[in-house]
Amino acid sequence: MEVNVKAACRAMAVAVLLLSANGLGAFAVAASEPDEAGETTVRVVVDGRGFSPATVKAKAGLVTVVFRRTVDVACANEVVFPARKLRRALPLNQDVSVRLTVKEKETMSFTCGMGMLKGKIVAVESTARES
Ligand SMILES: [Cu+2]
Repeated sequence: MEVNVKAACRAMAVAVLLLSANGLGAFAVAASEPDEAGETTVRVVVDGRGFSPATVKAKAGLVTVVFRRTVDVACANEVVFPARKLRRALPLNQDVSVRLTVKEKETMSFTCGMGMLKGKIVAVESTARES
């Protein structure tokens, strides 16, 4: 079982790389504006292309990432934030919110349970504006 999950994970990571090479998927970037309370909420879908968007830009402070896995692949059934020692299960087609604080200019990585699919939150300065 463990071996099958690893193989699935690897196959998916390779597929994501191939899609990236074609200029599709994994390199999409999303920027979100914080609400009145200064908190940013972003949605990340976990599908056959990996995390989408793979890069989330948010203002430093409280960030809630709402993950939703839409593909039935064991590889993608967990999300891990190594820097926060945080691991969450991602049940199929359910929203899973992860709320954390990101410091200014911090880049916080997140991965699938085996560290093959990758994404990140890039904290921009609190005064920075996306054009
Ligand atoms: Cu994986």
